[in-house]
Amino acid sequence: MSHGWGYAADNGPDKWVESFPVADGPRQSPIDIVTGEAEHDSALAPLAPHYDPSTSLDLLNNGHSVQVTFADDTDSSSLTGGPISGTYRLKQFHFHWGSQDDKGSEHTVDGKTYPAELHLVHWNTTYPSFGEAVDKPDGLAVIGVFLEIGDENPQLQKLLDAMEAIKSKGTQTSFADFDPTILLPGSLDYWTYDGSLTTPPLLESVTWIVCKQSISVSSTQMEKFRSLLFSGEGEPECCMMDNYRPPQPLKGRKVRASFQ
Ligand code: B30
Ligand code: ZN
Repeated sequence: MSHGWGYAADNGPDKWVESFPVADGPRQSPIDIVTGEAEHDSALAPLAPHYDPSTSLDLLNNGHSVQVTFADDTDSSSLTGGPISGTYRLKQFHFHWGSQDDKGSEHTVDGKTYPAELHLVHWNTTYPSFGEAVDKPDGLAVIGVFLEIGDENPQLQKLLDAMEAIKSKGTQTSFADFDPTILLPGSLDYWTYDGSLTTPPLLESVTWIVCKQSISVSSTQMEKFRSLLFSGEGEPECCMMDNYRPPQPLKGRKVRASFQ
């Protein structure tokens, strides 16, 4: 569970290329989505996520984010439609966020940053497992959802309350019966492009699906994310924040929109 990489000056995004040369590759994520350059593609199907709350397992502080892990031995929680072919199973979801409300998202929209971004990570069941899919060009599909400051989001509260028990790196708590559908925005209109994991190993295996509509979060709720720790028990406390990678060069890629 211990990584050499992180988000500090000495091991952050600018240093990742030293151990992961693909950091400068042709399809890196995140990107700035320039809305005027995105082309509507009428062939893009509606996104069809189907999640079964009984597959949610636990909530984990992995030292770089907070994630909810799902049982992925069946198609019970899976994604079809959108830009992908076939069925992709939900493996986990996690967040990236800032030290203040004016930054924290990985993707940006016409240069606009959001205070946080949710990632729902799915793997292509044409491969036998997540581990086999993670380095394939069509191995993963990640849905990105922006969090925007506004009303308190009651759908986030169960998660935020459970975070109290997993302050330190390497800790987890059971997190049963959670339906991630409640975290999705009302409209599933999206932008899509071919990209990568946004953390090391930065594998170029992700079909990105970024929702146009954000979900709300209050400033008080954002503070709760920032009370998690990068540090392990017994180490000097280091608050988990600014765990985002900035936008990467587009390198000729096309961004498509599911909407006009
Ligand atoms: S993201 O959605 O592009 N931010 C991984 C999945 C999604 C993204 C980034 C990374 C991923 O699966 N990484 C490899 C597995 N990790 C995950 C973990 O749970 O803890 C292990 C690792 O890095 O070596 Cu940390
Ligand atoms: Zn992520």
